[in-house]
This record gives sequence, C-alpha cells and structure tokens, in this order.
Amino acid sequence: MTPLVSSPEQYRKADFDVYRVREDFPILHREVYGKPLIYLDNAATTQKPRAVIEAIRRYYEETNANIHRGLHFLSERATEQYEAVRRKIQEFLGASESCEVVFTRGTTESINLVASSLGRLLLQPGDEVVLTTMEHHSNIVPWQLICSATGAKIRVVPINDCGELCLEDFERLLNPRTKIVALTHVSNALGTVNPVHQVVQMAKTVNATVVVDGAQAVSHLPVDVRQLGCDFYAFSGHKLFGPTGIGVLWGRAELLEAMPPYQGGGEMIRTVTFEESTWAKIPHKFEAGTPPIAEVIGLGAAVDYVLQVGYAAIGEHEAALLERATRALATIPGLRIIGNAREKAAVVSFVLEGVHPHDIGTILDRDGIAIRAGHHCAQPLMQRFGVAATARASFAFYNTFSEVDALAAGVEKVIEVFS
Ligand code: C6P
Repeated sequence: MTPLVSSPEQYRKADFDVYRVREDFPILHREVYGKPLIYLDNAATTQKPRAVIEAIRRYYEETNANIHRGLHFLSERATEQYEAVRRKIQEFLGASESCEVVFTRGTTESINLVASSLGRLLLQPGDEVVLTTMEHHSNIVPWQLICSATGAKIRVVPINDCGELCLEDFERLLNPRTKIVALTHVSNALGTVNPVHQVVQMAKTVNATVVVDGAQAVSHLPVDVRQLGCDFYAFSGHKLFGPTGIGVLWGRAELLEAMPPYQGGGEMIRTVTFEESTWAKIPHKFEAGTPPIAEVIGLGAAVDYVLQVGYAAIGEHEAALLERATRALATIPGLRIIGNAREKAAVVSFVLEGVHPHDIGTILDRDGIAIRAGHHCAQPLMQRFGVAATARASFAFYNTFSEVDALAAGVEKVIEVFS
C-alpha cells in the first residue's frame, strides 16, 4: 500500500479542528486492550459529547419529574424542557409545526408506528407498498406485518452494482395501487445517499405517501422535510450523538390526525369510559405512557451540539475521510468495496478474499479498532451482492486521518495473519 502522509496540521482548518472536537467526547480518550480506541462503528451508534451527558445528569439532579400531569414546580419545568426539544426538532427538520414531531424509542419504533397506523388507514387488499433492495430490516419487517394484516403486497426497487437505486425500474413499479413508498435516506451498509426529493416527486405522480428512514442521514447531512417533500421522516437519537431509547417520527399533521393510535394508555387519550375512549390531539395521541424524558432532553443537547459543529464542516471533513479510506482500502489486494455510489456518506463496507468479515472485525478489535461485521440487518441487500456479510467502517466527524490509516494498516495485518 502507498503510505499516506498524515500530519495533525492537515485537519486543523480555520473553522474545524478535529482534535478540539474530540476533546468533547470523553470516551474517545479511553484505551481498549491497552491501545487507543479507534471508533469506526458510528453507523451502529455514535459516541456522546459531554454536553449530552451533562444535560442528562443536570436533568436528573435538578428537574426530574413526570411531565404533562403535575401542577408542581418540577413537573412544569420538566414539561417545558421536554416540549422545548419538540420545537427544536421541528426547526432541525424544517417542519411546519411542532405537533408534527412525535417522540418514539427510535427509528424502529417510528417505522412500526407509521406502518401499523398509516397502513391501517390506507391499505386495502391488492394495494402495494414499495421498498428498496437496500432497506434495513426495520424498514422491511413492519411493512410485511401490515401487508399480511391488510392483504397489501410489497414491491421492491432494485439497485445497480454501485449500490444506487434504479429509478427507471422504480418508475415502472409505480401504479394506482401504489399507496406507500418507504425508503432509506442513507444506506447503513453501503453509504448510498438516495435522491429522496426525486423519489418523492415520482411517488407523487401516483399520490403515494412517502416514508423516509433517516436513521443514517441525520448525523451526516442537514435534513429539511419540506424540501424533501416526503410525508414521514424517522430517526434515532443515538445515531445523532444523543442517548439511546429516543427517536423521532415526523409526519404531516393532516396524516397524523387521520391515523388511528398506535398504542393505548395514559397521556394519549382525551376521555375514557368502559364503552369507548377518545384521543388526545397530535402528537400526544401517539405518545402513550410516560415518555423517555431525560432522553428527549439529551437529544435536544445533541441537536444543539451538532448544529454548533455545523453540517458544512461535518460534510467537508467526512468527505475527506471517505476519500482517504476508499483510496487506502481499494489498493489492498483481494479487497472489494461493496457500495460505490456517486452520492455516498462516510461508510465503507468491504469483503476480503478468503477471510470472513467476523475475523477481520476480531483482529482489528485487538488493535483497538472498532468496526462492525455482519449482515448489518440488511440481508436482502447482502443477497443482492452475493455475500453473507461485510466488514463495515463507518465514520463520524470526530474521526481522524490517522484513524483511517490505522484501519488500512490493520486490514493489511489481517491479510498477513491469513497468508
Ligand atoms: N442500524 C447499524 O449498525 P434503531 O435500532 O431503531 O436505532 O435503528 C434501526 C435502523 C433503521 N434504519 C437504518 C438505515 C439503520 O441503519 C438502523 C440501525 C444499525 O447499521 C444497527 S443494525
């Protein structure tokens, strides 16, 4: 492999200093097996800046109370903080109204909510739900469940060898029975950034409702749901440098209002008798029970943090990381990168001739390098590329060029072990 020059000065641009940013993430300073941690598993979950950890600590130390119910001081403060995050997310996504922001446990729950509830509203026997080959299981299985309950069918948009959607095939699939199109914004296993705006425009020619899985997008690029034109957008807090156990489903108000509740319980009702119940207004109709209050507040801190780093700096730095990683890995004999889309986030999936991806992961781990190996909850996608699994390095803005170089050196070492 051609050695790649790397000096810390390279990353210190006027407005973005990766080493200063890394100071905000306590975990990035720990060692594993006596080696500095090199965390390249950001698509699985991102690390948390001190601002998020502190916001959660402060909430529990100073404000903890249940929300929306109490008349007392702490409950009012907690409710204010919780609802302030809803407004923050509204702005973050460019949504028109804060009532369009529903808090969930994560992307998986957001998609289950929309599949189950919108599916019951819209789907009739013979109707079609269009997915793509690159969907995560979270954007396949909930649709299978509702299709088997309603008699609707799933149709799948193929992808090309680079891992891009075949839009001509998508156009051919669309017909008056197409009621829902659900696709990922960024593929977790390939890094492909899908042309969501274009997909929405095409889907709207048959009046289909478009659901976007934004789990892998929000950490890499700014999202504006009005510009995208979609009807629903889902993401997880923990992939946006926020806590686990919190996610968002944004949906158009008129659709959320028409949809039946997803779960029943406290908080989501207006009146209850043994004969019947009536529902609270959106978004509360979809937030049954005590929500994850501290996690919502942590998510608010994460959004503030990401916006302060800035998507322009994130995009520029991650593009450089991706370019360097692609260049370094592509020259390794026997290594095949899976996913070479023109529009790609900083994710590199690869296979190595004669070596199981799990062995790559295990050997790298001993050098402190955390990657993911497996099917990435995208088995149909793995089948499309004729592999059972891949090794995947996924980057965030706090990763450095030296870490990319260490990954490439680590893979060379794996080859030595197996030669
Ligand atoms: N992908 C990965 O390592 P949850 O678990 O609900 O936060 O997110 C589910 C999910 C949905 N869609 C996409 C595109 C995703 O990438 C994920 C999570 C992780 O790739 C865990 S499998």
